[in-house]
Amino acid sequence: MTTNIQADTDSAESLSHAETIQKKDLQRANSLQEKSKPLVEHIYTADPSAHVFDGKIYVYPSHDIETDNAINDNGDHFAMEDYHVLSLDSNDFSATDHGVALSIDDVPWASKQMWAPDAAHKDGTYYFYFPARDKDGIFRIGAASSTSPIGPFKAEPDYIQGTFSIDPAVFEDDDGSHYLYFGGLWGGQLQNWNNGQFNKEDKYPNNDQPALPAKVAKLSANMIELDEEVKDVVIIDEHGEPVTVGDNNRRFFEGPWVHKNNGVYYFSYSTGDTHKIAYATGNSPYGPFTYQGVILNPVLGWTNHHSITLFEGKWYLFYHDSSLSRGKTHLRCVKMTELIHDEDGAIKTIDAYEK
Ligand code: FUB
Repeated sequence: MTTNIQADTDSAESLSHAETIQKKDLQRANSLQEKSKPLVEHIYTADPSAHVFDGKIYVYPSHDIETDNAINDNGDHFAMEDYHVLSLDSNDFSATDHGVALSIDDVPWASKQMWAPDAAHKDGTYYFYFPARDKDGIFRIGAASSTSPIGPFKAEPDYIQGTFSIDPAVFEDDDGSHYLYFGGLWGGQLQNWNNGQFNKEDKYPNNDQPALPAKVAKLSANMIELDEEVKDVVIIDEHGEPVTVGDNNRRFFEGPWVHKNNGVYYFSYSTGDTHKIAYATGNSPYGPFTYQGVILNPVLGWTNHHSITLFEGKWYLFYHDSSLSRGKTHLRCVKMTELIHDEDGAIKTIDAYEK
């Protein structure tokens, strides 16, 4: 693939970015002291989207599996085939795995790679949103529904029209409107889209141009269609200028999430090849969002992916790392920790490991 980002490749051995990170991680995994334990250890889980439904925390993760696929920068090693839902005990946050909630065999339009999902609740129905490659190998976002937060979910026959790329995240605003955010670079194919058209060639603007943005659209009242054309989620710097392609410490890469604290919209995301969870703030669900800082420093594993939710007056960060597999980048485990907003609204940066 073509990328204009040169970070962390091991050119001497022609390793992919992912292999280069994994090589280091396999060496350092045993010496890291993790601050939080995996929520479950009997399966590999990743990309945790957490929500409080009916007073209980539910976590909607990806279900990582072993594969012989190459560990490359297209993400072929993320070969997931189904989803499980976890619920957390409200006292000690111990997790229960409710089994398979949706399998690729039950999604008529999908071919492979069930990546980071999310969920929402409206009028007694629970909606599940997930990316997968369609039969042409193009990532799309699907919807499924259930009368229970743990599923099983019944998939719609086709993907949500107008969606593409990966990592759906649904934010419910105070007025009951729901917004679908999505997007991801490299294997997530955001760079392959221009004016609603998919191009096989990766196309990135020059490094001094505005970064490729995440996307957002309001969901229709039925929760399974877009109510409008997708819009760009623009992240701006301290001068009000869009963060640029070359600013890979701050630009959006994948894993969008939105939460609202004291009337402020927080747009948080992974910076991808710089491996951070960063955030930006704004006064509308559409943005623009002004870059503020880092929520979570890099974790063990190439990917960093999170969600943020409020439970009984405290905010929690859900994230993953590769500690359970001792550094295998595609075999991850989901974790949680408290997240603190300072009095001025700034989020305190979290380290997943003891220094
Ligand atoms: O889990 C597969 C992909 O890895 C997700 O969609 C990305 O956000 C990254 O975590």
